[in-house]
Amino acid sequence: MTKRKDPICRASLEILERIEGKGPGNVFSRAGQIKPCPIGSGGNCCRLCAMGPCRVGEGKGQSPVGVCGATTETIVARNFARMVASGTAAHSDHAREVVQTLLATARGQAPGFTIRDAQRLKSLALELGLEPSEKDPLKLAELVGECLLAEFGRQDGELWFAGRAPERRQALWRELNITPRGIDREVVELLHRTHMGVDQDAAHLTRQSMRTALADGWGGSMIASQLQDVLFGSPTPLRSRVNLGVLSEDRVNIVIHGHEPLLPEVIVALAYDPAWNEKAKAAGAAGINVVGICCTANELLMRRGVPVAGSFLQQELAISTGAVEVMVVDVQCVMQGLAGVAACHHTNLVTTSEKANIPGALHCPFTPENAAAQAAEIVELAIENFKRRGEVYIPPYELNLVTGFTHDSVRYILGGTYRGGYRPLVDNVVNGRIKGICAMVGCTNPRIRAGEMHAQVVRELIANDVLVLSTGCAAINCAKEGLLVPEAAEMAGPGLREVCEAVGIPPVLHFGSCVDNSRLLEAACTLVQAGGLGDLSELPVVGCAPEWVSEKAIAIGQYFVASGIPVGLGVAFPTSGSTSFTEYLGRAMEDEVGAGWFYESTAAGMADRIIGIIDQRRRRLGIEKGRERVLFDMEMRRKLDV
Ligand code: SF4
Ligand code: MSK
Repeated sequence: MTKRKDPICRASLEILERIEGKGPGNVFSRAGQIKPCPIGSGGNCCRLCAMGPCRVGEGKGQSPVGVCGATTETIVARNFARMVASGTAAHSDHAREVVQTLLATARGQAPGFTIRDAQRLKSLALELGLEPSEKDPLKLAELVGECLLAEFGRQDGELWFAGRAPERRQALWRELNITPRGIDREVVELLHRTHMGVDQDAAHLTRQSMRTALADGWGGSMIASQLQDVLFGSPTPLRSRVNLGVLSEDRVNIVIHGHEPLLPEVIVALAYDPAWNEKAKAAGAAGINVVGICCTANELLMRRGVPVAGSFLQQELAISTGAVEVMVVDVQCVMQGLAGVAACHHTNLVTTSEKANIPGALHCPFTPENAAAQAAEIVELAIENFKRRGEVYIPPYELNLVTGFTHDSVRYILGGTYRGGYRPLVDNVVNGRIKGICAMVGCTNPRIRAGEMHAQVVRELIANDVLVLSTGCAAINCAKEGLLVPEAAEMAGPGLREVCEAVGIPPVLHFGSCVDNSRLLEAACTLVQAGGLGDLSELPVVGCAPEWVSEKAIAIGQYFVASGIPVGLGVAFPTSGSTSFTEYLGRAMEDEVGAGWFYESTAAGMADRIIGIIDQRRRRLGIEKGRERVLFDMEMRRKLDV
């Protein structure tokens, strides 16, 4: 028997109970067995050279410096910076694949792909200063693709999309010398500067970590979102379903997991094709059911309405239902534990990225040129595998959700085709119906009661008229709690409720995948413009990642903060090993860039802090309203428990 922290999700709990003590274990049982290392979790372990590793710290009996003399502050700052570099690299390498796929499509080398949003392509071409009179979308796509591919190897100048930020923010970045030049350059420079014996000034190093993170938010992630819209269409609001109950008992289940929606889009097209469904019927199934996990789920959900089987923490549990014929994975957040779980069932685990092999999985590396054939091979494999199904148990839990919100679709929803704009949102923020906006992003973590912090923070925020925009696994968790439907407005405060009911939107808007956090930056810029403000740091907007897991969450947080939006983390703070550096990330960054980091271990603390920052920013704008704060007492908090 292992000690585990149970998630709040009933579907997950049912599977966990069924597999307790059997099979290779899972993320929850492993988290119960392995204690987090207290030195590593505070960032004060350095293993950058063979004179170490050095465990340093501020406590009694700890050495304050490493063998090379590096201080605890420097070591913690370096570790933090390396997380930013890794997170930025992950988002941006994803973006590179998207650009290359766009180029292959433009050159007629990618038979499974086409240009689905020619309008978006045209507006991008205009923005990039390209020849907008070019009528052939494929030719235009080639020009746009070449221009954006050059953003990766650029050595100087400024990234194109950094120019989307308000003028005042751009000027601040220039003054601090943190405007990103080239995406790859910033990552490489940060890795160099964190090598043993290079940058030894925590503040100076953090400037480069801001620059690198900005190359993610206003570079890699933004390029990925924009070009995925061009290739697969821009999302618009639609309904779908979430949780393990979306797996089918009588159809061939294909689960798509990871981050890059390139091959998955082609697989989905086949899964919806009547001819392929006939093939599945010939194999004894009722058809094909394709569902998602993690961020590929968010991508396919936003554009196609493909149901979501679960978040990051449900990947092994989905296979444990016995109902998954094939799980297709590419990059990021794919647990190595999957192979062991798949081996206990009939599931074929298929890896599709040249960059990511998993021992025990079938390897089928994606290229834009072979996507059509490869998708066919995978769907064929799934149909064939249906015959090998053993015992199946699918927990009967699924909920509706509304998705597809983007900076553009929100503009349309608020004002319609002809008067679309952010003015109604600005008016409602000014008149206090909407107190402010919280961007809830990031992962879900088995170190705490998974899902609980998301659900509790959101409920408290919306009860206090804070509109929530959510991405990644945080959004999936919110959906599983029934927070992504218009009816959830009943839980909102009177102001937010009125707005949601008038417009017909949920109080929590699903804004997509991890790279789609760049859409939140776009929306924030439009708010600045529509509100007649000068900078993002004036907005009553706060970000949080209460259940963060991944280094990508740190990169996202750092680009939010460097853009003027404060960010709170739950679970653990990665720099807690150095008081001075943690204070720097909070107060000194606030002085430098108008926003800082903060940590709150409880939902109540997180909600308080977010509302406090929003109130403070409202006061600065002179738009504070005297409405009573809804304070959650113990009784109300108990009701939040699920
Ligand atoms: Fe220790 Fe310095 Fe080497 Fe880090 S770089 S392991 S602190 S000697
Ligand atoms: S998938 S980065 S667990 S949100 Fe983007 Fe979820 Fe976090 Fe991976």
